[in-house]
Amino acid sequence: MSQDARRGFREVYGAEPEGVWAAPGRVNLIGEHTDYNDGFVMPLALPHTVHAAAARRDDGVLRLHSGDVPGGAFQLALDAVEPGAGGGWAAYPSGVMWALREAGLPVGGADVHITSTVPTGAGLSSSAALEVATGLALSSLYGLELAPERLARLCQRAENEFVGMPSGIMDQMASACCTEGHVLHLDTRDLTQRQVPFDLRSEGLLLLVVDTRVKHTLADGAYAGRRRACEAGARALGIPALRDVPYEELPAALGRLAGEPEDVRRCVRHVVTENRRVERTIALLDAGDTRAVGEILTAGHASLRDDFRVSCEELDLVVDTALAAGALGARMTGGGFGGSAVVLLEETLAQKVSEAVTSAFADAGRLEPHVFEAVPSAGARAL
Ligand code: GAF
Repeated sequence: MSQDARRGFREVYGAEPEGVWAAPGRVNLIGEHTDYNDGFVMPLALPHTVHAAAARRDDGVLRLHSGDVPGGAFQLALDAVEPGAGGGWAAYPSGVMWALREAGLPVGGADVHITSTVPTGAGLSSSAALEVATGLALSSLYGLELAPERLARLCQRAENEFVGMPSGIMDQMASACCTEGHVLHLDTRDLTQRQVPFDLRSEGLLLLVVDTRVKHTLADGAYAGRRRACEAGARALGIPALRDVPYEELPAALGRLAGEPEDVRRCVRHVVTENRRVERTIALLDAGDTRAVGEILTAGHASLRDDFRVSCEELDLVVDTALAAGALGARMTGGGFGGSAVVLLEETLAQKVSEAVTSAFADAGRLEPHVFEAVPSAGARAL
């Protein structure tokens, strides 16, 4: 892959890149729609990666090229890089350049060539991987030694303010900070992190990702709508964020929200119970009781389906079919409205469960899902 990125760079720009930087996609084990509520998440990085081959330019121009998008390089003057200046895939790396410069960091022009193995629209953070790979490339080229958390925040700013998507910090943090063989337990309020060993194979277990191939898009307003409902709930309760509702006080909080719209109450219930599910998952992993995590995943799915209402028929079909075929637990993962699910199961059942899901999709007249093992992989790095 790194060689492909180098070769592509040479073909497009007729010169050698100064380096190649990589940033992975992620899959979230548990903790969904909690990050913009200052809550807890538990993502792991995937082997699927964005590579950015890049070199400096001294004429104040940014050129961006993707090996996956037909056509030549997208080019713009650095002074013209501002929100609204470019759409499509190039908005993400342009936004990162903008965010670095807005932060007063001394970055100049660059040629960038992108290659990616992260499926797009699959809820596996292809956008965050693109942002973080670009950010790492630009900051390394210009000698800025940015801590991964700072890089993640700048990439989130690019996505929020340049692309216009009000996402939380989970995906950028996962791409920037995950480590091989671990799941990242992250407090999204202050970015406190813990790398939790996650070697399912040694316990005879496996985590599968099932990409339904129903393309999700978070830019269509539904994600922003859920976020607004959560913020309305926190405002009505007079607290900074829903993270501040302790699980034990949920019934009282819901009582105080009696006059609020039903969707606000449901969103509050999801977020508070989901934070609790993350805590329980951590406790079980620490106690070596990994099989018991299955039930929590399934409860998380029910909450996302019934309270938060971000699932879809295909995601429900994966979960129901996997459970019926003997999985320990399953849930949709990522923003929802399509994308992927995760399934926790005994290694020995992997084939049976995959086949059951694939044939359920065929019977329902859906596209064949992509099923693969979630191997906890490295975060962003220079190659
Ligand atoms: C998307 C967002 F980008 C994340 O910030 C997070 O909110 C997630 O949906 C839901 O947990 O991936």
